[in-house]
Amino acid sequence: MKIVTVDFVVGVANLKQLPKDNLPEIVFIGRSNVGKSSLLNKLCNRKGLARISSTPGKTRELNYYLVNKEMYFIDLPGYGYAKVAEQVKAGWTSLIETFFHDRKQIALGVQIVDARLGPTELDTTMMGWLDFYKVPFMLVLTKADKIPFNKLQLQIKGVQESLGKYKYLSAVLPFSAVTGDGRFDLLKTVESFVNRKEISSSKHYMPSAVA
Ligand SMILES: Nc1nc2c(ncn2[C@@H]2O[C@H](COP(=O)(O)OP(=O)(O)OP(=O)(O)O)[C@@H](O)[C@H]2O)c(=O)[nH]1
Ligand SMILES: [Mg+2]
Repeated sequence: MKIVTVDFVVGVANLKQLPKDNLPEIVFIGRSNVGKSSLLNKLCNRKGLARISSTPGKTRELNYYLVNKEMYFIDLPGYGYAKVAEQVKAGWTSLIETFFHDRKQIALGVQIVDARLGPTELDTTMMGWLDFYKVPFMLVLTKADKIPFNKLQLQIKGVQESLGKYKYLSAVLPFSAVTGDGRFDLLKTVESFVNRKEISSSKHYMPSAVA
């Protein structure tokens, strides 16, 4: 897949603001500061697209980017930032759970974890939700530039073995927003899930005379 156009559309704080069209959505999920915005920027080859910061908790809304005028990439607010008030955390939980429950156009969840750490407890909780809401997802081990190649291979293998219980998990891929490693494979996976979504929704809308 080649990314030709990317346009920021809306920052959603309330689910009533979600786009009303039915375009397939790719949702980028992960704890605060894991590198979601950096990954999005690298994937789209646009440096200043999503805001990156050394202060965790910068992304507070669901940021919608229209890609090639045919799908959305969504930068979710990160979870697990200790300094966030309990009330804000509860608000985040209900927003995200309702989003995954209601949003039928999600084609793929991209669960992002730190390649050095593997999935944390909060990450596995998140993946449990994705499975529960039947959202197809993949796992990306980012900041792969921060560990030696052989350690990265061991980490991938370990993660693959430990995650067999998730029915909706399809692939584990390494990535680096610094070197761009993994970009091609990630785009390929995104494309295949978008195509799958389009095929299933066109089946759904097929006139009965043709079906
Ligand atoms: N070495 C390295 N650093 C990275 C990589 N990805 C992100 N970073 C750094 O990690 C920090 C956090 O990156 P962000 O992309 O802002 O993380 P985020 O997940 O969007 O954070 P929130 O919006 O706060 O949830 C920044 O200092 C980035 O420069 C990577 O692949 N390699
Ligand atoms: Mg961010």
